[in-house]
Amino acid sequence: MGFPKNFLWGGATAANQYEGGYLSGGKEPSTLDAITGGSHTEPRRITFKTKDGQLESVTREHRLPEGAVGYIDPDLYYPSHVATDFYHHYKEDIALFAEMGFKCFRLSINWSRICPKGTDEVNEEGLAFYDAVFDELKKHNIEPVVTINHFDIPMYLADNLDGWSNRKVIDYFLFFCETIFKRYKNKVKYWMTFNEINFLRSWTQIGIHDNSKQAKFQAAHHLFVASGKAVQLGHEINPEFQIGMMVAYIPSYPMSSRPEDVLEALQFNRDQEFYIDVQVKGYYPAHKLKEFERENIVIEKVPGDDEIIANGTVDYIGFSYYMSTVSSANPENVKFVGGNQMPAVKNPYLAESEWGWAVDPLGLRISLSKLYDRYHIPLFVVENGFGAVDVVEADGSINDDYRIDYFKKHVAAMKDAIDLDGVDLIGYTPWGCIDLVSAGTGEMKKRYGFIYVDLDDNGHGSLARSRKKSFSWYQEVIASNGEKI
Ligand code: P53
Repeated sequence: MGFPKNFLWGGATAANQYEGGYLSGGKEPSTLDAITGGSHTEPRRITFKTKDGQLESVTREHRLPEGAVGYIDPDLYYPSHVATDFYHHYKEDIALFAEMGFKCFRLSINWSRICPKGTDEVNEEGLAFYDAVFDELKKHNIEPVVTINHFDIPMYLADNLDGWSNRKVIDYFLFFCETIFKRYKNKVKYWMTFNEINFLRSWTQIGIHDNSKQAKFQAAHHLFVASGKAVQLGHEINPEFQIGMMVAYIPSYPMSSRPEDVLEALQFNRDQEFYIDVQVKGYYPAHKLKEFERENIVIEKVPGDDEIIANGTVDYIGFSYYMSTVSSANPENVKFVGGNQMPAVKNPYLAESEWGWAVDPLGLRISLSKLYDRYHIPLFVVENGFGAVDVVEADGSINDDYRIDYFKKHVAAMKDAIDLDGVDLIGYTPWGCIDLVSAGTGEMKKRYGFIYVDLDDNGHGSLARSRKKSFSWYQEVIASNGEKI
């Protein structure tokens, strides 16, 4: 009963939100280095230069004019440039993770640190950085869990090739994969291809200028082919590799028992499951093909693509789980929830975070059970957590009981999914185990960590690390293998 003996307890981060050192050691900019901070009410902006040299900016929901290139304005603050500076603090941070008892640590590799332009030029200093990180983890018996690509793309590929709209980017990505698979062959076992592959935010994430549905799904197809090839290549390089996919899973409940609401929820859910279907079952589901047909969306394929997708299915499903949502067939009920630009209906049975994310531990059990019944492969909760404003008391302590409460209920829900539903769950890596920049809003104020980092929304602060109350709580959870929560 309870969590398996070798359960991977740990924490999760991503390069662009944590690493910093954005031009250090031979790294060149990625798209995310040209995105400003923001807030609840002020969306983050992409800064760029038009074809005629005009400096402009748009939010991530807008398209970039043709020929626009990313531009970093020296007078603006960009949170990714220093982030919470893992680049210079990795030894200290890994020691703190070890103190909590981490069995694993999820990080992403910054593509433009390894291949500065995203092309086939390799930066040895970048490779050496991750060697040092993996060696440090090894010293503490912490297993790295690597996201190959977390929301970023080298800016050169976005500027010159229009990112993932271009098939050539598949080859460049595969070159990047081959480089890191070979280099870290004996240091990394757990990989996942694309973070939250169902969130394809045009330019920042996939480097495309056009934000139409046609462009988005063409790019998604290229990501699927790239992922399928990467899985096959990884297994050839080291058959021991466990390579997963990663999806943001936000289950939706029908607002009522009205069949129209039930259908709405089914459609919302299968739009996310579509990405899992392709990467786990190895083919496009019928409903998506019909949707493309209806909306005149034509996916350009090359002979062999279907086989690559069919033969490159993943070893496990990694997913993020923060909240659930509600679907209603009546558009009047649909509101856009804070900080997250996602259409949602308020659930009267659930409390929300300050950013409007509905707290729903039972939804995690429901998700685990549904995903396991549907796909029958191991599951890994690679993100979960509570974004909140933390207060540092006069004595330096941070009493984040709200966070402990959130985690308690989610750990209990995972235990139920294992014990009562028979789910094969291999690990749990709470998001932002150390404070880092919010992806959605670009804030520091929205914190997730067990470890506090002294930095504010404008980049001021000493970057000093300190333990929150949740630090020792999580330490006990791990020490008792999830029994003492
Ligand atoms: P932030 C929205 C909804 C669910 C997951 O998000 C999301 C997002 C993105 O805004 O992203 C994942 O920082 C993502 C992480 C991100 C984390 O969730 O907006 O994989 O990069 O930081 C939390 O509060």
